[in-house]
Amino acid sequence: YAIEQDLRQAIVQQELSLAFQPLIDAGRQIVCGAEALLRWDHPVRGRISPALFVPVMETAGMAREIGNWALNAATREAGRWRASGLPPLRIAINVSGHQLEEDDLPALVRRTLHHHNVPAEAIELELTESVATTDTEHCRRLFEALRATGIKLAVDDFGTGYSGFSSLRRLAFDKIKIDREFVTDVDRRRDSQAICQSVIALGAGLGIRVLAEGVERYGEYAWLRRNGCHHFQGFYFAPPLTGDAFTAFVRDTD
Ligand code: G
Ligand code: G
Ligand code: MN
Ligand code: NA
Repeated sequence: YAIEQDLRQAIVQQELSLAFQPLIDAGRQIVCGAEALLRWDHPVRGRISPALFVPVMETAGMAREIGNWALNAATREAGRWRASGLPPLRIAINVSGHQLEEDDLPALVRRTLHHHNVPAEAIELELTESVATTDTEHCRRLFEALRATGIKLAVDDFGTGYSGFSSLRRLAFDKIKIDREFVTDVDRRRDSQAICQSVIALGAGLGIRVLAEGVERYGEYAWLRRNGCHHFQGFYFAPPLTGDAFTAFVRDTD
């Protein structure tokens, strides 16, 4: 099956795009940014789920190329937002482990920011725990270089990987994203409540913002707010949107 070959063509043939899912700051009651999520519209098969093609891009050696495409496209969008008079918004971009293997990622980030005239604090890179725990010394130096560019760093899918605590201590993250697995039905499940309360306390203790992902119901949102979580993402607020729909959403909720 030719998904791999088709994916190689996807960049050239402009079949990839980004969707933007609003990030909510409930304390300030604003949309503070968006997570950029890859979308692939195949000419014959239609929209292909990232759950299907992201693993292919990782194993077939395309993670760097597509990841760099996403970094550029997301930063360009952030530049458009700034130019169109919207309040300051941050864009969160998923980064694959393969992109961390290249030594010049910090330089690429700097060039991309400069090219689109976007300040560093408007960008947040999302890394999964497992990515952030491989090859400690290289990883630590890379993080320092990324920090030096002024961008923000977030741990994605927190709680689903391993060595969460050691990577949090070693690498200076700005944000922890609690995985949807622990957010779903948190208002009804004692085990999820214990986990979310621990992560929220951990964030408070370390001075790191905590965001709950995959919030789908008011009950989940209300429980998390009551327990000290202030940043949210999920279908309860908004699904991933087109660029135009996202800017309209920001204007409507302003
Ligand atoms: O958008 P959902 O929209 O279905 O995304 C599914 C999975 O694909 C998630 O785990 C998400 O982190 C991953 N993903 C989406 N966009 C990107 C991207 O730009 N880079 C990488 N590495 N993963 C992405
Ligand atoms: O792995 P990562 O967190 O980067 O990817 C986010 C994924 O979660 C995307 O596939 C996105 O479409 C999906 N998503 C976002 N909000 C919700 C939600 O409220 N419920 C569910 N089931 N999925 C969500
Ligand atoms: Mn993510
Ligand atoms: Na996630």
